[in-house]
Amino acid sequence: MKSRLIISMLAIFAVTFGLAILGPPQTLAAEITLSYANFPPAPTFPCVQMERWKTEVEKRTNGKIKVNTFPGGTLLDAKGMMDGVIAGTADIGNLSMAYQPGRFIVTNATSLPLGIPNAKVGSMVLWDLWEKYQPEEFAGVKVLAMFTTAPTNIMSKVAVRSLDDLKGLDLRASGGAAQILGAWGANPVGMPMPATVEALQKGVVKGLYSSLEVMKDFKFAESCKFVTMTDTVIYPFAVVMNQAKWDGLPDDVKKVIDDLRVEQSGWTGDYMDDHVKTAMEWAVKDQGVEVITLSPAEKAAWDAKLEPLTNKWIADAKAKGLPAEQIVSDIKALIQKYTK
Ligand code: DTR
Repeated sequence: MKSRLIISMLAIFAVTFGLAILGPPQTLAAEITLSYANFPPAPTFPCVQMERWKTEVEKRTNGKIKVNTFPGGTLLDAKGMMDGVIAGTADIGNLSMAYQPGRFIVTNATSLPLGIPNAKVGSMVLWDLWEKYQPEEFAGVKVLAMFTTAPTNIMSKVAVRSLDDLKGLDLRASGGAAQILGAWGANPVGMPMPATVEALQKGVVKGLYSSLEVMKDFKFAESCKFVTMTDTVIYPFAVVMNQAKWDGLPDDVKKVIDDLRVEQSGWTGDYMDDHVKTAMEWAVKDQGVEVITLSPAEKAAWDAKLEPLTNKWIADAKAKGLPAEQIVSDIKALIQKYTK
């Protein structure tokens, strides 16, 4: 009886003392929690890559890091992403550079009509370009990934088979893609991607100019029954982290995240390229979408309209003191390097 009492007293002592030293059991869970904001809805590619990053980081840090993801603009919206991360509203954010073309001049040069053939090549080109120039606009944040969409095509409620069909047509686009539409004579209407759903429903726009996976992810194939293939330009994206939050991370965690940067960028490019195929199969088979390919003569006329764009970008960027010709020739060389 007496020995039982001693044993239970010892047990109580051990638990109490153990707790005092080790702290409550939840310290065995994640030590650091990071918030990650995204602007479009969860099923879209920026959020798919976000979930993949979360899974990999949590796994590779053995649970030391927990990432809380906020899709659909619930923490920061499309245009407030960069400043929201700088201010620390979110620790990490995913942004589309096309929404602030004047802010991301160097990296937005990837959306000149220079012939990026797919999202994988685009993502690698963008990463290398950023790394070489380390442009000022990213100075206040830690860059965690850079990737691009697949090339952009016209999705519309009316068939677009010629420049005449395109004349004055209201189509949603942003940044470099909007300038291209303008050069073709369409009427580009700028707005972040999530706003396009309502704009199409209300008839504010007759279609959009984007990579084609959105036919499925936003169900645009239900109203846009025509796709005109132009494969002309990509949209560049960045994932950035609050600098102070980054600086405070332990070295082993920093290493995991650093080692993931190029891998994550390439993974996203591959995912996008695959997903465009799946989405278009669905659009054509299940939704009866017609895919329009321009005749060589028509395509030549479209291409000719784009020739002044790159020279104009060079003149403008030069006026801002940037090595504009070098940037363009670097992009061309990188496209060659990654296109095999
Ligand atoms: N249209 C471009 C890029 C883009 C392509 N797919 C998605 C999906 C979700 C958000 C954006 C995009 C853009 O609006 O940035």
